[in-house]
Parts: sequence; C-alpha cells; structure tokens
Amino acid sequence: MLEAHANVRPRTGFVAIIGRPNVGKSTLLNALVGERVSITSRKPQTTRQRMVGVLTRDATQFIFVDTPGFQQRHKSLLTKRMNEEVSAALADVDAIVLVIEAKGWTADDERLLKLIPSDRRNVVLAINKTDLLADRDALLPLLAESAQRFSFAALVPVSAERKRQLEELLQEIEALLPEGEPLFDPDQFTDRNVRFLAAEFIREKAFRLLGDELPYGIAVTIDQWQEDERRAEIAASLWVARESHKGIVIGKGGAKLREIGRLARGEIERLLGKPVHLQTHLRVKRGWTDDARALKGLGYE
Ligand SMILES: Nc1nc2c(ncn2[C@@H]2O[C@H](COP(=O)(O)OP(=O)(O)OP(=O)(O)O)[C@@H](O)[C@H]2O)c(=O)[nH]1
Ligand SMILES: [Mg+2]
Repeated sequence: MLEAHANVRPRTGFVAIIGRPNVGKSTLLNALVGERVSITSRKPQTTRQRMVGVLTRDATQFIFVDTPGFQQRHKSLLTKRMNEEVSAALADVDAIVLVIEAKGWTADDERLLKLIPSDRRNVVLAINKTDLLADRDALLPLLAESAQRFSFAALVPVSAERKRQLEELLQEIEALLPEGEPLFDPDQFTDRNVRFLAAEFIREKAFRLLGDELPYGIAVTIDQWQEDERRAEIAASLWVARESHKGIVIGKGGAKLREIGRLARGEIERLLGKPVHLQTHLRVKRGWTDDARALKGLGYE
C-alpha cells in the first residue's frame, strides 16, 4: 500500500484519545481502526489500561492510544492507576482527541481539559453521540462554547457508533501528524498480544452481563494457553474482590459464568480464526482494587 504513494512523504504519529468515562472513546477507537481492539460497555470505567490501535492508510499511519476514562470521584488505587495512564498518554503524543458527548460539557470534561497545557495546538475536539441529538441545531451553540473553552485545532461532531463523520475527524488528525516512517506493519492493528485481547473480551462480557457495581471489582488473567494450527485450549480466571461476589458471578446453577464464557469464546474464536475451548475459573483476591501488589499481579502496573 505504501509503495503506491512513493511521491508522498509518509506521516506517522501517536494520537491520544481521552475523555471522561463512558463518552465513547473505545467505540471511537474501534470505529477508526476498523477492528475490535478495545472493549466497550455502557458502564463507565470499562477501559483500564492504555491500548494502541493502528490505522495505516495511504502514506499515513495513525497510532491511536485509547485511555481509561478520567474521573476523580472513585478513589481506589485502581482508579489512581487509571488516571496515571491518562496523564502518561498525554506526554509525547503528536495529537490529542478529546471526546465529549453532544449533550454538552460536564464538570468531569472540564477537569480533564484543565490537564491539557493551554498552549497545545494539536488538540481536536470530537463531539460524540450526535445520533442521540433530536435537533442538530443544538450543535451550533455547543461548537461556539467549545471554541471559547480552548483553542482546539478542530471541532468535529461524530457518531462513533454509527460511524458518522469519521473521515472528517481522520483528516483533521492527519493534518497534525509529523512526517515519519511507519512504526507498525500495515496489517497490524494493535500492540497487544492475543492473550491480552482474550482476557479483555472475557472482562467485557462480565461488564456487560453483571449488575451495576460488581464489574469494577473484576479482573481476568489467562492461566493456560495451548494452541496449534487447528484449535486453541485456554484457561482463564475471573478474580473478584470479595467472597460474597462469587455467587453473583456464577449465577443460578452456574448460568451467568457459563454465558460469560460462551460469549467470550465466540469473540476469541473470531480473533484467532479457529475453534477455542475456554475454561473459566472464579477466584477471590480480597480487596485487590486497593492492593498494590495484587494490582501488579493482575496486570495493572
Ligand atoms: N448512541 C451512541 N452511543 C455511543 C456512541 N459511541 C459510544 N456509545 C456508547 O457509549 C457507551 C460507552 O462506550 P465506550 O466506548 O465503552 O466508552 P469509553 O469512553 O471508552 O468508556 P470508558 O472506557 O469506561 O472510559 C457504550 O454503550 C457505547 O455503545 C455513539 O456515537 N452513539
Ligand atoms: Mg473505554
């Protein structure tokens, strides 16, 4: 692909996608990259770690960095680590996409905006979920208000879910990227390995199938991975922070945990392109969301 544009100088750059929890950052990343790199759910705080999604087209390579939703309400050690991931993602990127919802600015959005140095000229505002607006005219005052808040390089209303205005967004970002040779193979769409993606798919199903509070206390590790050309054999653990949570995750007669496993297996099979046998175990690590050593052991450094 890159050869066809030999007369165009290649551009490559890192683009951080930031925003408060649940605005649609991961949905946007997946829509831009065209692959399911980052898990999503209707619950806030789904994403816990920085995640790279790569889009290579023509002579340009966009290296998007999805980040956890930035928030200061819940104060566990896990949340602190998640906020550190956001701050770290802001350093050394070539462009920043700040995502807000078309409903308008919230206090959490404002707090996050304050983390961005005011002299940055490489910040694009993506106003997401425009499909939920009854009246598109409502965007005009929001655009005016947003331009007053910060010198954004561009303001782009989008719908990540419906894949609307993504081309406009990509063009605005592309204009901010420096010249440079691609860092990833054009076929590669993430820096994460399949084991990590598989663990995340399991966590996603738990997020989606469990009630409102529980998912924040769930982590997933892969204990065994055996794969040959024809099939894969995977064993994973779901970790909960309290003994009393076990029953909820297992569900009546084991139905909940089975359903989580069944849905996750489907996604892992799509990812690997072969049949998967997935075993899930439920384990307790008391208070892991506030335990530095446990966080490290579960992959949240
Ligand atoms: N209607 C509508 N819903 C959207 C859109 N984009 C995302 N969503 C939904 O918003 C919810 C949150 O999406 P995520 O992509 O997980 O949000 P996030 O910002 O990554 O959330 P955290 O990782 O928790 O910070 C999901 O239910 C998405 O389906 C959109 O353009 N329109
Ligand atoms: Mg996310």
